[in-house]
This record gives sequence, C-alpha cells and structure tokens, in this order.
Amino acid sequence: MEKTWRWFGKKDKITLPMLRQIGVEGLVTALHDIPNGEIWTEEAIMDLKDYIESYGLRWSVVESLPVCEAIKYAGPERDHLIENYIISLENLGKCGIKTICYNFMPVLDWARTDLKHPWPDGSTSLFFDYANFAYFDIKILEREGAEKDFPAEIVAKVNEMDKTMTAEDRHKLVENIIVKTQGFVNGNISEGDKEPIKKFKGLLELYRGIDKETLRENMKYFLNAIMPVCEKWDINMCVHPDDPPMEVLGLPRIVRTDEDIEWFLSAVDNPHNGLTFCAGSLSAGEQNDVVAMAHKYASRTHFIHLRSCQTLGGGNFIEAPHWGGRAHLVELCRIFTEEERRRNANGGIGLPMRVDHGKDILGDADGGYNPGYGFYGRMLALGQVTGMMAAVEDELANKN
Ligand code: DNO
Repeated sequence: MEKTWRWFGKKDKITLPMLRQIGVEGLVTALHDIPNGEIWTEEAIMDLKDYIESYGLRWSVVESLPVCEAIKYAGPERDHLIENYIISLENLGKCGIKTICYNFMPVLDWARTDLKHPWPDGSTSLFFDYANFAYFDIKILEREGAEKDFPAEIVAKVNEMDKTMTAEDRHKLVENIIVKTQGFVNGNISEGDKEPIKKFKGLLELYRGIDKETLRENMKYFLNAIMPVCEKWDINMCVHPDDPPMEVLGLPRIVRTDEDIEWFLSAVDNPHNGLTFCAGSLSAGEQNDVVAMAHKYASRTHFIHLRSCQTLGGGNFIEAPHWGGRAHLVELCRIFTEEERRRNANGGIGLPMRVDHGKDILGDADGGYNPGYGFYGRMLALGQVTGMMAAVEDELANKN
C-alpha cells in the first residue's frame, strides 16, 4: 500500500519536509479554499500539485471533492451542481489525480461528542457518547420527534442530565458535534459562524420527506451522471462510509452496513464506483464485521483509512490505538496487500492508505491541529501501521 497522509494545504502546520522524514509517500488533500459547488480549475489544481511535487511527494488522493447538499436532497440546482462536479473531475483527470473520496451523508459529516477523551496514560482520543448525542438532539436542537428516535433509557438519561448541564457544557457539545469537526472538512458549519444552531436546523429542514430510498435514488442519479467522465479519465470515486454508521438526527444514512455497500456498488456496477474502506467508521458499528467486509469489497476499494474503534455498548465508542479495537488492522493489511498484488499483476496502480485520527499525545492537544489530525499521534500510528505492513510483506514473500 502507498503510505499517504491527510494534509490540509499550504497553511497546514505540518510541513511537507516533516512528512518526508517520517516515510510519507503521497498526500491526501483538497482545494479547501474553494467553496463547495464551485469548479476546481486546472490552474488551481496544478498550483497545489506542483507545490507537492517540488517536495518529492505526490498528490495521491483528493479528500474530498464535496458533494453539495442540493445533489443529496435533489434540489432544483442539482443538475447545475453535477455539471460543475463533472468539470472539476475532468480537470483533476487532466492533471493526473484519479482517486477521489467524497461522502453522501446529509448535513452532518463525521460526528463525535468528545474530542479529548482521556486515557489513563495521559493521551486522549475522540469519543462518541450516545446519551450526549441524544442530549444535543433532544434538548439543544429540540428536533421535533427526536425523543422517539432513542431508547427509553437514553431519553431518561437525557432528562437526568438536563438537571445539571451548564450553559458551558451545552456550548461545548454544540462546538464538538457541529462546529469543530465540520469546518475543516468543508462541512456546513465553520468556526466563527454566528448562529450555528439556527443554520443547522435550516439544513435539516431541507431533508424533510427524504427517506432512505429517496437518498439512495439521489446517490444513484449522481453516480450515473459522473461515470462517463470517470471512465474517460480512469478516475476512481470512493465514497466514505457514514461516521458513525447509524442514522442520526432523523436523517437517512445509506453507507453504514454491508447491505448498504452492496446496494450502491451494484446499483451502479462500474469499477470506477468504489469505496473508501474506512476501517474506523465501519468498526464503530457493532453490525459490521470489518474483516469480512474487507474480504468482500477489496476489489472495489480504491482508498483505505486505517484506524480502529472499540465499541463500549449502548451506542458508545472510543477511537482505540491502531493496534487494538475491533477493526483488526493487521488482518486488513494482509487483505489489502494481497489485493494490491493482484492489481499490480494486472498492471494496476497501488492502493493508497492513510492512517486516520491519531490519539493526541506529547502536546498534540495544544498544537492547534484539527481534531483527530494531530502530528505525534498520527506519526506513531503511521509507525505502527508501517510495521504491520512490513510484517505482512515478509509473510507473503515467504509464502510465495
Ligand atoms: C473525518 C473524515 C471525513 C471524510 C469525509 C469524506 O475525519 O474522515 O470528514 O473526510 O467524510 O468526504
């Protein structure tokens, strides 16, 4: 697998010379300054690509070329936005960047309730607490009918929490769930937005009446429209699984389970319609057997996120160290290295892999990094995964 790293552009505190020293080969990045829905021009793409290459690295993957809400809920501007998306893909193809990650999650990209959950050793992880998430939904958003979406014991817990939650606790939950995790991934809310709750509620309104079947149809429509340009330029699209892999805030989510993945891959049965195998997102759902899914979908996987979650019961989960948790990264390295060998035997390209969401260690928490994307924790994870990959290569060499 190609060792890649998510880098947030020229303003990122983590510089390209730093990344070369720790063994990074390719970068995963985006034109973060271009508003969602606008065209990525060849000039802007080449400017960043040349910059990356001047440091001896390559731009391996775009994460993300964002899919606008109006494409997801099929608003009147859908076709125009899809046309822009196709032009951006064409421009990326011309520049030789051919692996594109995106997601089809309505309104909210990835969600966590705690960005600095402490471990006994002094490090911290991202964390998802179901009752805190329910509190946000029921008591802060005050979404109509929200109580019906949670088990009675969670609703009881929310009512109990309400007796002691301070204004500061509530503010922190809003920041964690819809502000700090969203802006830097080109999500809908950014730091500094005046009334995030109001804006967020307006977005939820756009999905009134959109159920799982409709969202699936809208995804199929989008994929069918972009497949010709993907075929022309040999571009591989890879959808990111829903994170966490469950329905949230009354919104349908359609990339959560084995059945969902099977559906979208067969609905548009084209090798350019593929998956980002995010082991972390998938392992956060107890319904998912991550190793079995990797075996099943390796041939349609074009990009891999290696991290692992530990589920804690009752819908809670923590992001575990990369060698632990329920994603079994050693086994995933075996599966995807074998897949890569099969592709290379046919003259295909290597499979880009990035470690995802390191723990915060050694001062990462005060480094001003984006949540989940500190330096030392990710560097440690990359070291661990590099070791797994080397052991797997060795095993395979001895086997053959
Ligand atoms: C979070 C990320 C996601 C991902 C997008 C892809 O850490 O994994 O924000 O980049 O969902 O479109």
